[in-house]
Amino acid sequence: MLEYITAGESHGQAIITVISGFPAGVRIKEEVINSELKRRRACAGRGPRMSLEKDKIEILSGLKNGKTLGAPITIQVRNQKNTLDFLPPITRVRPGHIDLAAAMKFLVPDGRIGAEQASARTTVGRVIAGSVAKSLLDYFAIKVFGYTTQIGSVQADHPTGRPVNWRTGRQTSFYTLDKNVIPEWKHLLSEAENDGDTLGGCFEVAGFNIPVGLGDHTHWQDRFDARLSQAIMAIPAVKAVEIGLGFGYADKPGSQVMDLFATHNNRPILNKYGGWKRMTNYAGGIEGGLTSGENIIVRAAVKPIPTLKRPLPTIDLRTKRPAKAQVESSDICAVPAASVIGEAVVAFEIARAFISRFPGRTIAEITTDFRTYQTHLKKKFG
Ligand code: EPS
Repeated sequence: MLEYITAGESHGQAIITVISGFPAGVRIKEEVINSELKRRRACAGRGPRMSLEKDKIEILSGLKNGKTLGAPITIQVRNQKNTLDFLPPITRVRPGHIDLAAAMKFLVPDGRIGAEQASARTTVGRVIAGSVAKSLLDYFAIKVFGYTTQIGSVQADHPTGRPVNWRTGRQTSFYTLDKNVIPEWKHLLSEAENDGDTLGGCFEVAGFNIPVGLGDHTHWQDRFDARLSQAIMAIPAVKAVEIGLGFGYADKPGSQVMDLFATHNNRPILNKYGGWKRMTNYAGGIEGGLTSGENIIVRAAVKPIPTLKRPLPTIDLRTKRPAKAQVESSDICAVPAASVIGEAVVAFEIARAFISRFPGRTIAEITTDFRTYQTHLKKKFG
């Protein structure tokens, strides 16, 4: 089973990722992982910490000469700002932040440790895991892209469901497919910064060249949409997840929202890996907990960051009296960064489902198994 954990405090020594169940023989490029980390770090909306951090990986185990060994892979990123032992307690807890819930959970009058461990900093580890997963997906030309679709109340104009110009998403610091919206977003961000406020928004992740039948329809935990939703919802500040048409299904009759099969000369049209093409993709590439072969489309809403420069009213943990919330350094908007993290966790879930469908200790065995399945599929449904 492909899995990973991350460890580390936001201002501790390092963020560590341990990936287990990854096959042997996969080429991993250090510079590719570093460039993914740079995308997460150096985007619009981020605060001063991000110019300080280097986010360069050190591979501690599981690789030899750039190839995986089939053993746990450990990767570390050292924090430049590792001031954990010197940080003051957080007692004027920030409304909307983990501060109070964690303080109560651990019975300490201090929100600091919860805030450190739930910090967006830990998503360094998720981007690393996603990047390693992508190295596997590359063998099968499976691609995953995340992009920002909304900042505050302003939506980008983009082709939901079938993004065609996804490459442009990587070329701006907002990671949007609609360059025209950028001036308005920049304006919103500088307004929020001047007001000591923060902004939320939405991002979308699309997966391409997806084989049919990944996931499971018999075990609820392994339904592919359930796995995806958990992975996306676990990104800090995400408050809603939607697959394909999502909430848009609710108010329409069945006759309007089922994805009908496309035909050519009265025969089904095949996707790259033998799935039957649909005329629409309302289902976001997942039917009954299994991938359908259409593009995966998942969307998330991100709440505004609860650390405000103009602090909200709160209650002090020590005095139990009203106070102004503690002001900590933070970002103004985490949505573009979250689109990179979303891309990473979706890539990991695709790789996880792929390995569980085509298991093998080596990339060679996985490839053979995958090709055999393709042959059977073509024979019976092609
Ligand atoms: C964060 C606060 C900021 C962010 C941080 C998450 O850090 P600091 O308090 O050190 O200025 O920059 O995000 C990251 C460090 C990161 O790598 O994403 C918070 O309070 O969660």
